[in-house]
Amino acid sequence: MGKERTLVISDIHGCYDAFNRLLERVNYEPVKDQLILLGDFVSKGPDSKMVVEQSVSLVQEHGAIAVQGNHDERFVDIVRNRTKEAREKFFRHGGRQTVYSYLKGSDMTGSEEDLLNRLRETVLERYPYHADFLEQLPYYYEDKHFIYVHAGLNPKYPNWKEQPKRDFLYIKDSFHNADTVVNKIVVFGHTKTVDLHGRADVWYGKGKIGIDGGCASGLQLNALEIIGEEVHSVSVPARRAAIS
Ligand SMILES: [Mn+2]
Repeated sequence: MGKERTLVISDIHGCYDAFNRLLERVNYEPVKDQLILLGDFVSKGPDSKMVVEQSVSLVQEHGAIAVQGNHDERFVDIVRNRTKEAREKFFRHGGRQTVYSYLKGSDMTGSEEDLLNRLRETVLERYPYHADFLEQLPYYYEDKHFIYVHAGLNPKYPNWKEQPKRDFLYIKDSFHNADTVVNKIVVFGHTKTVDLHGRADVWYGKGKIGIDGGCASGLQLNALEIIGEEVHSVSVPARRAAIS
């Protein structure tokens, strides 16, 4: 890979402002740093459209790597009008914020079905490359010492690459609570670290590191900074400090 530093950020969930404060805070330089984004770009937070727009350019122009999260998959399913399950879950899991972000400035009244149709039209007409981008994302990335995934690895699979897509996108307890069966450290998001150790900071488990600081829940956005095998974390709060 050849870059001096790897920076990993997960579950941005439309938190455009925090994302950019964090990139500034870690002094991200695309030429020197390998940025890895662990998915869930959209939903819950206020600016999904801007986060996707920026992530497309980080990947396509600046060599960042991105993997897919469950919310990214659901967004694509909605835009492609693919599954009933996606429609049922969308509004219950922060989808309204995604609609607001893409339809900004237009009338937001109407049934959920209307809003979904308008979201679909807007994305297909004006941001088709957003759906294309999220749709083609891989489920994992790995380097010499680490495996990067959105949710985790199912220890039932001796060859983790053979686990079902659902595990890459959704797995929780059966990954958190058991030893991994891989010889690299698994860096993951999806589960807020506050649910793992009662704090929004990075969670260091045995053979695994959870980094979702719960930014869209008003907590914080974490970056894992890896140099060789050495790991540190840097965080910014979800909201800017009030100026008094
Ligand atoms: Mn997730």
